[in-house]
Amino acid sequence: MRNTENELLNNINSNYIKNRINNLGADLCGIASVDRFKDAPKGFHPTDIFPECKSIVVFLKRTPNSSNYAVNCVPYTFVNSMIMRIIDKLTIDILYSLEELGIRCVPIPSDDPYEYWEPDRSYGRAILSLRHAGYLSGLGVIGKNTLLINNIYGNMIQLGAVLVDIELEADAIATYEGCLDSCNICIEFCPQQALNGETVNQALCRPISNFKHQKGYTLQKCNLCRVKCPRAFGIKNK
Ligand code: B12
Ligand code: SF4
Ligand code: SF4
Repeated sequence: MRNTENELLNNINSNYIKNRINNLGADLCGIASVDRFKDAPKGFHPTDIFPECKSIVVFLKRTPNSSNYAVNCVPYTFVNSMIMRIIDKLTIDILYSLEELGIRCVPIPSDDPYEYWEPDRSYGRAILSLRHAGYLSGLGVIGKNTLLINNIYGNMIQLGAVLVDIELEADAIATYEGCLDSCNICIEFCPQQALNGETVNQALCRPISNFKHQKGYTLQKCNLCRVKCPRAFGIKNK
């Protein structure tokens, strides 16, 4: 390795990386050490994707709330598909930025594609669960609707991550209260009864959360478990 690369690597710490990522456009960034993923299902651990992975850098962008005023599903579908592309673009920008520092990194797509698919129960699983990665990097807590709730931005967030081959100081895991024990709004409002407080029955949820239009595109006709949540827009701003 060249001297300049060595010098750069010696000066790199979590704050330096997070500042770079925030300057590229992330609203928040958190870091998890790889040992925190010990309970990940076999085949879905960060080292199953990148054996040299030492830290997981997770970032998010707030999803604009404006589409929620619409009673038609098209504005929400539009916002969601654009924010997905924005996070994926940010992921690529982060790769360029970290590569410049001599860091080896592997991107996680914010949604598609993934390989694992059980057709009989329409169950898909991403190569890495970003909700769990978000929790393990201190960016929020997982609610009964299965979504990550951040204290500032609520569940209206789009997550991204890159796996890196350097050890970085991990952020503290969030300790704020996500769901109130007595709240079951998401479970009660789900028109498909797809939620049980632990996971989502994908076969029930998919036909409306990813409705296949005759014309070939996908419409997000349901988001009730997300928007009806009293924590949808943050824990302070109920
Ligand atoms: C497949 C998928 C779906 C599926 C399944 C959703 C789900 N909750 O898992 C369907 C089509 C239903 C869906 C719908 C929606 N989705 Co979606 N989806 C994904 C995607 C691409 C993969 C998620 C996945 O693999 N699930 C399967 C596994 C992980 O879940 P599980 O079976 O419950 O997991 C169990 C075990 O396997 C284990 N486990 C799995 N991994 C790990 C890891 C560790 C460390 C541990 C300890 C345990 C563990 O824990 C679980 C409990 O036993 C992610 C992007 C990503 N890469 O994560 C976005 C993602 C979860 N979706 C997102 C969104 C926004 C939505 C919708 C709101 C869209 C809409 N229609 O408005 C709805 C919400 C419905 C809901 N309540 O979940 C966001 C969530 C943001 C947030 N605030 O959390 C994500 C993270 C996309 C993103 N980049 O931001 N989605
Ligand atoms: S997106 Fe709709 S169908 Fe899917 S779990 Fe949430 S409320 Fe239920
Ligand atoms: S609606 Fe209530 S139970 Fe469901 S995730 Fe939000 S706070 Fe938790």
